[in-house]
Amino acid sequence: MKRRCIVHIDIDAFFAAVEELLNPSLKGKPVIVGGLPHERGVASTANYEARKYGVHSGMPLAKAYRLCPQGVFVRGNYQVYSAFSKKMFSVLAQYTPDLEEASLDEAYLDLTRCRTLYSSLPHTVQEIKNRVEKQLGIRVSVGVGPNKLLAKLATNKAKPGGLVDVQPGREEEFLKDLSIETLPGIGPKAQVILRMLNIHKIGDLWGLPRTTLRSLFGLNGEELFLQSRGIDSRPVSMASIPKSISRETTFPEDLWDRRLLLAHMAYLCDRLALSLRKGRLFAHIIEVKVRYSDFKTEVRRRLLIMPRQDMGEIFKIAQELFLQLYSGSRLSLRLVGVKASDLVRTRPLSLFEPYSERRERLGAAVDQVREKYGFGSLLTVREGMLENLYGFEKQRGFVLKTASLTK
Ligand code: TTP
Ligand code: MG
Repeated sequence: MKRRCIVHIDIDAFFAAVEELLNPSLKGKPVIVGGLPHERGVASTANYEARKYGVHSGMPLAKAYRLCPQGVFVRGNYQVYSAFSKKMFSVLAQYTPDLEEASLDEAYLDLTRCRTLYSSLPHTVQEIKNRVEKQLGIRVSVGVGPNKLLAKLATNKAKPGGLVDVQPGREEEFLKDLSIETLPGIGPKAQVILRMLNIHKIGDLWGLPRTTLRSLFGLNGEELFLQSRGIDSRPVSMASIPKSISRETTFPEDLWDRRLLLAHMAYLCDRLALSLRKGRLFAHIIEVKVRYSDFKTEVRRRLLIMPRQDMGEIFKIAQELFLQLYSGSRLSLRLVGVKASDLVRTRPLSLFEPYSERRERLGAAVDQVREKYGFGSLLTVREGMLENLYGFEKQRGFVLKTASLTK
């Protein structure tokens, strides 16, 4: 297969950089965006000066203030940031139609189809970086590689302000000494387990057989196996695909019974999988959301190198995420939800996992029956959890709240 040329671009300390640009007196000072020190809430971001004091995104403002009392705290203005974001994407769109808005300040460009237009790809990538920086007045980091995973890891290495190109044949050398937590598939729990096994760098992971990874981490182990070898076939996806599809329920009364909550998660996953099948979509990210009785909301997500559509697979992941979020808490839940994002139209062929035509046919048959007789006419029963759910739902008058498609 032809080597792809994927470019990843990410603005450095985005919100803080915009604040510095708008107010040059902030230059050189630690800047924390998200709110004032006495306010509730967390820092959206901190510039690199503030990061030296240990301040980072998601940190409560009070703690950020304790670590860095001399910092300049600003509330921030999302509309201004959004305008900067639009400007960046309009510059990038001039280079290729294969452009993906990964987040407000982050883009993937696939230059493979356009490569004949450009006499020198390295030169073009440098030009893209320079033009974005000139047009926006803020610094960006850029990574280049044969796929999205390597391009993004290259950007992380390039931060702040650099450009790293993972050359053909140099992939292993590039990955070998990177710390394991740089891989999107490694969460804090996996990190602890791997460190106990004396695995600290990506190269150390290569010694673990795929079966071992699978028995340690389940489906996620498969992802890790691929990620650690820099294998990633996710396409740079175009705009016409929805950004995410989610299903969530607010219960009429808060619930704490995990069996019941999981049964409900299974139901939501079933509905979500139906929408994915209808849209011929596969999800690279599965996210679970819980909202406690005190309105505190938590989400946990997993990135999947092999995108999923199947209800059983999605539920397995959602269940793991849910149990990580809701274990041993005495608070009850008022809402649970599941979201699929980073959606793609085609399932890339896997080297390791035979494509299950049977499963796909089963899905299609289930959909046909449901179309004719209603969703509740066929139930997907998992480990004895679902049997009573629909009856329970009717009894308590549960309302399924959303069927949201966000663009
Ligand atoms: P990031 O690209 O993750 O962070 P960053 O641009 O501030 O810093 P860098 O890329 O150099 O590491 O996120 C982009 C913006 O998104 C960030 O400036 C603020 C916002 N953001 C939040 O609002 N909440 C968050 O939890 C994160 C991570 C980012
Ligand atoms: Mg950024």
